Amino acid sequence: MKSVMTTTISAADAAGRFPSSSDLESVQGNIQRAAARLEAAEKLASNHEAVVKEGGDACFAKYSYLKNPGEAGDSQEKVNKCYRDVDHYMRLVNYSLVVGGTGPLDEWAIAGAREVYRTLNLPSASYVAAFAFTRDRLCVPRDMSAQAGGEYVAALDYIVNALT
Ligand SMILES: CCC1=C(C)/C(=C/C2=NC(=C\c3[nH]c(/C=C4\NC(=O)[C@H](C)[C@H]4CC)c(C)c3CCC(=O)O)/C(CCC(=O)O)=C2C)NC1=O
Repeated sequence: MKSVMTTTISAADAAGRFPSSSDLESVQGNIQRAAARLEAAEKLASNHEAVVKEGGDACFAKYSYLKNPGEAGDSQEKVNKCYRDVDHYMRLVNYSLVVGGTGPLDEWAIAGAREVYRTLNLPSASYVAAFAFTRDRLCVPRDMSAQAGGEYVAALDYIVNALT
C-alpha cells in the first residue's frame, strides 16, 4: 500500500540513492500532520454508523427519483447496497487518514469505480452528494479539532473530485 514513506523509499531504492533532503522534508511534513489525521480517523471510527446513515440519507434526499421503479434505489436490497457502498468509502477514508495518503482509496475504491458505476447504471453524482454532505456537515470543534477537520475534509474532497 502506498504512503509517502513507501513512495519515497521505493523511488530512492530504484535509483540506488539515499532519500534527498526534499524527500525527507515531505516525509517530515507528513509526520507532522499525523496527530491530526489520527484524531480524525478515531473520531470518524467512533461515529461511523451515523456518518454513513446521514450520507446515504442525503443522497436519497437530493435525488429522490432514485427510488422510482427502474432506478438504482428501487428496492430495499439496492438501497442497502447504496448505504453499504457509502460505508466502504468511509472505511477507506479512515484507512487513508491512518496511512497519511490516498493509497487505500485509490487502490480499492477509485481505480475502476467510474467504469463499474457506468456498467451498473449508478449515477456517480449521487455518491458525490453523499460525500459532499458528510464533508460539509462536519462541525469544528464539536466533532474534532480544526487540524483534524482539515484532514477529514481533504480526504472527502479527494473522493468528491475523483467521482465528479
Ligand atoms: C471497497 C470498495 C468497493 C466499492 C466502492 C464497491 C462498490 C460497488 N457497488 C456495487 C453495487 C451497487 N451499488 C449501489 C448503490 C447505489 N444505489 C443508489 O441508488 C445510489 C445511486 C447508490 C449509492 C450512493 C447499488 C444499487 C448496487 C447494485 C446495483 C445492481 O445490482 O444493479 C457493486 C457491484 C457488486 C455488488 O452488487 O455488490 C460494487 C463493486 N464495491 C467495493 O468493494
